[in-house]
Amino acid sequence: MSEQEIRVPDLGGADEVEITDILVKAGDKVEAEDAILEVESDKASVELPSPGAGTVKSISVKVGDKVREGDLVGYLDSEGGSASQEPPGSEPEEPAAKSADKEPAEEADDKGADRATDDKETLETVHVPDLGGAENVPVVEILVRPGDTVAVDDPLVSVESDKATMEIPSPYAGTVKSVSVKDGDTVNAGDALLQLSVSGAGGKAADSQKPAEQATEEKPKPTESAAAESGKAPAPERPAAKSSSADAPSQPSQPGTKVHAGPAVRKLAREFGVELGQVRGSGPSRRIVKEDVQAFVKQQLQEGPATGTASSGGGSGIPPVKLPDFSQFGEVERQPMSGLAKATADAMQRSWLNVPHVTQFDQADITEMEAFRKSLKAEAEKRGLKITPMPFLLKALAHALKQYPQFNVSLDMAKQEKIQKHYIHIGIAVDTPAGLVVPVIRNVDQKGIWELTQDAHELAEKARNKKLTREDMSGACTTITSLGGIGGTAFTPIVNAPEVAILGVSKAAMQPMWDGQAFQPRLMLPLSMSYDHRAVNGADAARFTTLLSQLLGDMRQLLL
Ligand code: CAO
Repeated sequence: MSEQEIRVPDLGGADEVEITDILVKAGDKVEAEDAILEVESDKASVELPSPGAGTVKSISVKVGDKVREGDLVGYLDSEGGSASQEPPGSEPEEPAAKSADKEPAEEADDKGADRATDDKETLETVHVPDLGGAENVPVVEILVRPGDTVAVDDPLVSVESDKATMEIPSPYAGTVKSVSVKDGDTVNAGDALLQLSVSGAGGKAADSQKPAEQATEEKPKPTESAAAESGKAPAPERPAAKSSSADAPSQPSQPGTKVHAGPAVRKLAREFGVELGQVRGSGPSRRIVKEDVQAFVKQQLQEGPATGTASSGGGSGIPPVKLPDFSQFGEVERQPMSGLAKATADAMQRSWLNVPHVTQFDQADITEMEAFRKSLKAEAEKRGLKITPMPFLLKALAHALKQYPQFNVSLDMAKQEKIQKHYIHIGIAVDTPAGLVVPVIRNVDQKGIWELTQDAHELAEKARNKKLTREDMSGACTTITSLGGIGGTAFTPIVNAPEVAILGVSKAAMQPMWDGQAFQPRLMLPLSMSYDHRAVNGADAARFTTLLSQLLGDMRQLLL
């Protein structure tokens, strides 16, 4: 056993790099090419390989240290017979891509490839390299075809053992002549994979022709593309030090954590625009395989950008609200939502997300109106009706809509058009045991208080008995939602899009109002009108509620 220095190899043009991870510790056994350190330049994240097989004796650097090519980073008790290591002070060993400069004489001794012709153009047989002891490993993907030109270290064939997926890299630059295996074949170390036509010093690189394990740990930074853009070959990726961590349950990687995936998977993810950090890895050590990327894309197409965890909401590009496991806090029970509840939830969310809402608050002095309403109670009873503030609200709202037609529109944003309505149908939100429904009273402007009372009564009854038809609930220009019979002083109703306004009414209450000389007890009705700010501007909204308040304060104005 001899002591070997571990030095920083050629950094692919990078001057000084920062150590971002130390993957081994003193006492660890490593194979030649196992990753020792991870370093990061401004262009790429790269793992530095062990110069040989042996036991790590010491590591003399720490995370955050800056190192340059040739710097000493540790010592290895070498088992001998592994990759060559120059004596201290000499040129540091270069990573695999650079060892393409090996002399042909050296190459002839290499295992894993046979050179078989003349000096100008040689036919090289590429063999399956050492598979870390794995036998009868299935070929899962042929990555090249006859006629393809490959560079040193380009992946040729993907094989998958029960532990990892590996891409077998090309030891030469050349042209694929023939491929001797097919998908599904099983192979062993030493089996012929394909033949390459290599011209002149075609560049033997991978001295041990060791496959690149896809479980390579990398930061999810665009190392490959960054290097490609720089026009310089990055130091090649190396197999990672064997992971000591036990396989954990598959979960999407969190942003900023490392992603385990090989070059082919990263390429696929780039093609689909998939952020690998969001993909669950199903392979060993949560390694992401192609199927994981495909499943992620399928899920995105079906569900939108949900995370696959239990969620509430989402869609429209907004992140969903994640649901915890509530049973950890106490007893819970899941119940399916009714069709009405789902439809209401959808309509509310659509409107909330699409409509820029503003709510204008006001209050109307309904002291006189209330006195008038009470005076009609006996007559209402005779008619078999109950008279509430609702028909007066309907009448006043219809009148205001005529005065301000900009509230009686819908927007067609796709065509950039405003649809002006020349009818006045008003919806009333009705609270039923099954949920919220909004039947519509037609031609409100053409009806008197008794007819409106009758219509509202009938529709509310139909609503509570689940007898409303689709027609009963369609065609509203705007909606009244009254919580006046319940309580509250104000609220912010959601516009029932494609309508552009909704009038919320809260409970009227006696208030001391200043008449210029003294406080007078007046019955004040709170109004909360939400509107679509794309269709209605704030000044008009204030004018509108002011008019409403005046109309409700003095119903005689409706006659003018
Ligand atoms: N201030 C004070 N009292 C009011 C009032 C107000 N703004 N509005 C109604 N009242 C009184 C009524 O006069 C009646 O009292 P009397 O019996 O003494 O006359 C009592 O409250 C109950 O009225 P009501 O609610 O049954 O009748 P209505 O015509 O005002 O409303 C309806 C009918 C269908 C709109 C109502 O029953 C209803 O369902 N409201 C809930 C709507 C809703 O859920 N909106 C929320 C939608 S967003 O989630």
